[in-house]
Amino acid sequence: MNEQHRPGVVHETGGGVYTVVLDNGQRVHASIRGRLKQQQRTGSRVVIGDQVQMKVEGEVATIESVNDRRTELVRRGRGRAAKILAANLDRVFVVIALREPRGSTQLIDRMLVLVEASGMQPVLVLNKADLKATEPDAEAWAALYRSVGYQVLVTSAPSATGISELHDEMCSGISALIGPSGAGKSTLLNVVDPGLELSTGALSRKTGTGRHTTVGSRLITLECGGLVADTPGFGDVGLWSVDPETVGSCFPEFAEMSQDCRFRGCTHLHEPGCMVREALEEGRIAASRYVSYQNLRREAKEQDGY
Ligand SMILES: Nc1nc2c(ncn2[C@@H]2O[C@H](COP(=O)(O)OP(=O)(O)O)[C@@H](O)[C@H]2O)c(=O)[nH]1
Ligand SMILES: [Mg+2]
Ligand SMILES: [Zn+2]
Repeated sequence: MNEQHRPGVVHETGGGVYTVVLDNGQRVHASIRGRLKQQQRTGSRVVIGDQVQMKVEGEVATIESVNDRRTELVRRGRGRAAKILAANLDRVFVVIALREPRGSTQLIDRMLVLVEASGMQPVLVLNKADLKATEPDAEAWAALYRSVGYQVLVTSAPSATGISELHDEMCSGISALIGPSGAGKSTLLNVVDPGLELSTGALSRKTGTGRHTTVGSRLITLECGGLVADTPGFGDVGLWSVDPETVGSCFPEFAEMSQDCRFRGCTHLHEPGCMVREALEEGRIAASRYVSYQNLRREAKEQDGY
C-alpha cells in the first residue's frame, strides 16, 4: 500500500481522535503512535495547533511525532497538573465586557497575567461598548492599558464597532479568544464571520453540551483563512493560577523599574528601596495595577504545590 509521510496541523482533539489538516489541504482523522501515547499519560499531550508529522496509509492516518512548539497556552491549576490548552498561537485576545457581566481591572489584570505567564502578548478587547455606562469608562480603561503597552480594541457586536480591526487581526495564523463566560467571545466571532453560526448567550452557557459546544477542542477556520482556537478550558479562567515568583514579570511596566530595586528578588511588597513602590507613589504605576499585583501574588502564594 502506498505510504505517505506528510506534515500537518492538529485541528481537533477529543475522545482519542485527532483531526489533522495535511499540508495538501486534506483533512484526516488520526490516532497517535504508541510511543506518543505513552507521553500523553505523562502530561505532554498533542493539542490543537500542534504541527505534526503524519504517516498516511490509505484510510489509516497516524501522528508519528510532534514538532517543537513556538508557543504554549498553559493553564496551571490549583494543585492540578499544568494543562496545555493550545500550541503555536500567534495572538491571544482577552475579551472583557464593559457591562453584563461587568468587567473590572482586577479581572482584566488576572487574564492578562495568565497570558503573559504563557510567554505571549495579549490584546485586550473591551466589548459591549454599546451598553452605555458612566462606570467603567471604556476610554479610561483603554488609555490605562495602552499606557502599559498593550494593544486595546473597543468593540460592540450590534453596532460592529471595532469589528474590522478584530477581523484583520485574526486573518493570519492562529488566534484565541479567552475571557469569562458571557463576555461575548462567540458573538464577536459570529460578527467577524457570519458563516460560523456559533451558539451564544444563556443557552450555550447553561447546557455546555449543546450542538456546537465541544467536549474536545478545535480550531475554527475563518473564511479569510485565519484559525481560531475554541476550547472549553477558556471559560473557567478563575481556576488558573500563576507561580508567585513570576507574577511580577507578568506586569510589563514593573519590569524596567524592578531592575533598580535595592534587593535582588524584591517582591515589591515591603522592601526598602523598591523602585516599583516609588513609581506607584509618584503615579507612574496605576494604583489598580498594583492592587492586582498584590492580590494575584497573595493568591499564587496560597495555592497548593508552590
Ligand atoms: N449589547 C451587547 N451584547 C452583546 C455584545 N456581545 C455579546 N453580547 C451578548 O452577550 C451574551 C453572551 O455572549 P456570548 O457570545 O455567548 O459570550 P461568550 O460566553 O463569551 O461566548 C449574548 O446574549 C450576546 O448577545 C455586545 O457587543 N453588545
Ligand atoms: Mg461562547
Ligand atoms: Zn521592588
